[in-house]
Amino acid sequence: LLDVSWFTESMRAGRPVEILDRHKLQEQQMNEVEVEAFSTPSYACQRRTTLDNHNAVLTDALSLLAENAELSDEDGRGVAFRRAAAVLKSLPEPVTGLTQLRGLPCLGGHSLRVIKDVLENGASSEAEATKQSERFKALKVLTGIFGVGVKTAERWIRDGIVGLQQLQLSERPLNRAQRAGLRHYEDLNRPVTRAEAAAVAAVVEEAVAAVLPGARTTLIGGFRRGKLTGHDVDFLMTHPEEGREAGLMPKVVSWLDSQGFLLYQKTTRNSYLEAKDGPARPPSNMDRFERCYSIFKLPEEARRGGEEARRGAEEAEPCSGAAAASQVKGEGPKPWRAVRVDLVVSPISQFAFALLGWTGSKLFERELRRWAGHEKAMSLSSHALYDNKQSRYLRASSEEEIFAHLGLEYVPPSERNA
Ligand code: DCT
Ligand code: MG
Repeated sequence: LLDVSWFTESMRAGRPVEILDRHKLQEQQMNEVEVEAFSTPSYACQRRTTLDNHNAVLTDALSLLAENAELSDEDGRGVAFRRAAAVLKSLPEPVTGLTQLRGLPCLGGHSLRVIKDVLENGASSEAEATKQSERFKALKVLTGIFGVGVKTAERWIRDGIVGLQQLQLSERPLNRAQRAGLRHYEDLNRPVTRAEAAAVAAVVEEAVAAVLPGARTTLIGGFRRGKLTGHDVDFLMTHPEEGREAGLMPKVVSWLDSQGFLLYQKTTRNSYLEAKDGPARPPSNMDRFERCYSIFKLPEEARRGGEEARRGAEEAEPCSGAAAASQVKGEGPKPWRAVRVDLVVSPISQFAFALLGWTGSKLFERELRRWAGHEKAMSLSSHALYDNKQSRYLRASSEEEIFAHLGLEYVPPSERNA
């Protein structure tokens, strides 16, 4: 059926009307075909999301609003904006008009208003206003201190502390993490490069080889997904013989400390993910899962080594841990930078789950768990996969097997950048 509302409207407005010009109609239809609507599956773990984002202006605005929601204790809204941004990140081309978004999942009214604003005006007025707001700026600065969460930042803001100098002058009691965070504020808010990550990796590998020959170290987090920079460097350690990894963390930490590589460290038995993932917790080997939050002192020489190694520059060798350590004691104006490093140890039986769980992105992980629970009646954690229907754990020794258990097509790390 033909839509003739344009015809009756034109008649009423007294405009000249070309009555059902067949040629014109065809042209209209062809234009519509040109701006074809996108389509994509609704879970981020069903999609392939590379770092090649064709809609950065849109996703930056949505991510900023997500961040603001998270900093305001509105996690639901935060996730909604993150999901919307992730859908746009997965599109093969830039969005040029709202009609292309018809039928796409995860785009709620609020996100669509933001997208419309950006498409029409080049920027989102809400995102811009948020960026300028004193509260957002203060929350960013204060939570930018390692060891300071949203709750603490809010308490300080209520007391009129909105910046670093005020915090220092206020003489608030700070815990050990926060003191280290404040001391290394500038370094820790400067993105870590791939070269620096490579230099840290060389040091961690040396530490692991020194304390437990045969143990394996794997780069996880954003750098495993191919990101060029990160806010930290994440590593997963294991040993091919089950049980041999026990006690690895304290040994690695004390080696690193003795070589002068640690500005701060705190080892915990109950990590974030363990605490959360109740149903999938394998009760017996849980206590072996350890995490160390640390701040590395990365010598200048090691950083250059990492960079040159990466570029494949002539005669450049990545600095060995020992050489880097001696450099720590060197003189001159701060010949090192502070880098946040997270270390995780997993028994080999859980390695694939730990690898999948710690590679990210955060949204990809959240979506994997949502998929498992909602679509497959399974519980996925960084330790195990539990099938609620069969009432048993499903074993896996590779990420590919876990995707297969979940009935998902395998997505390599570089395509998990949702
Ligand atoms: N992770 C998660 N949920 C969280 C925190 C972390 O699933 N709430 C997982 C996914 C990523 C991995 O742990 C490492 O965390 P981050 O270092 O915070 O993330 P990243 O992707 O490495 O980001 P960045 O490049 O900023 O370090
Ligand atoms: Mg990281």
